[in-house]
Amino acid sequence: MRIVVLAGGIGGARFLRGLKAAAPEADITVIGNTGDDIHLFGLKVCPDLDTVMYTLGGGINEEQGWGRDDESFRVKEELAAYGVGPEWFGLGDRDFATHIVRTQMLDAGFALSAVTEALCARWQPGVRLLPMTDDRVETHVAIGEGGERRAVHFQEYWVRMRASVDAHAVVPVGAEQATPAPGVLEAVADADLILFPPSNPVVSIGTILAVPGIRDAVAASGAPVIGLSPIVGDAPVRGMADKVLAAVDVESTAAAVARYYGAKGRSVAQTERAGLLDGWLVDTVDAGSVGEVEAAGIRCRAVPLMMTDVDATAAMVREALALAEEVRA
Ligand code: FO1
Repeated sequence: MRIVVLAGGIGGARFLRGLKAAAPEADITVIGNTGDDIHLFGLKVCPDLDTVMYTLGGGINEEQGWGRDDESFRVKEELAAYGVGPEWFGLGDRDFATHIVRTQMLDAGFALSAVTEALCARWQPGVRLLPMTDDRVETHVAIGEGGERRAVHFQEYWVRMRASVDAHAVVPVGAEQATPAPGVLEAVADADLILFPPSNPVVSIGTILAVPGIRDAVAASGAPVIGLSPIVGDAPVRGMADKVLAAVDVESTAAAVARYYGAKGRSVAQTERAGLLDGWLVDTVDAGSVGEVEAAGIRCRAVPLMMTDVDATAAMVREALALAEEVRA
């Protein structure tokens, strides 16, 4: 079975570990978000691609969900000693090697998709990891009131500011001029199943869908499109998804996120955007919203959605596979 997954960082990577466990025979293609990318110290850092690569390749810092395991920060300390910032973004020595190799290959003229393939040759994640685009896209967040209104890089908003101020808008800068990376549209067209893991619907999956062509390809797909809610009990399971959901006027509920993605074959309410979902999994605590989601034209089931370990995640994946078969029937 050919499965395509639109994935962000930590939530997406943990979901993929369960997917590999539940469907070991599947041919999995991951379309990774690159809107979180940041250029630091002359290097290109791709947090979401690296989190997927390290998590599935066995090099992740498990507690953090990002960066390398068994890390040291000598280079970061030396940079600070020179007064060279930013200090708020924790790049470890082992992680630096990834960014040096990536930047060296990009400077030699290789596309990000080719570079990602080369890095994965070492890590063997067991999936095909494609960046959503080879073009530069960087998400910025509009914050501040009145004359103080300004845009900050997503990583500054997320890491330095801990999303502590309201986001008025979230803008994937460069997305409109970007084209899907080689293989992305083909993978979506050939998919037997498309999954939206519990990644951030705005800054992760939303950013992938903002690359022209990708949303339409998913909407046109004859394969079931099944999503899993990142919101459980009106709160994000991790991260600060509610802050960026507010920026796009989506309330922090499992049903609201389903409506944000929309029902395949319909347009998203109050917008021209093509709806995407055939099915949506909510957590058992949100079982009361199943009717609301079904009324929006999306098949819905309430199942446990906490990815506490690989087995729990594999169970969620099996529920998604079952819902896909129900939709396909
Ligand atoms: N997240 C943090 O909260 N603090 C950090 O210092 C930090 C550093 C970092 C370095 C490399 C990398 O690949 C990811 C890093 N992250 C850090 C996580 C990153 O902000 C998130 O993984 C994504 O951008 C959001 O999904």
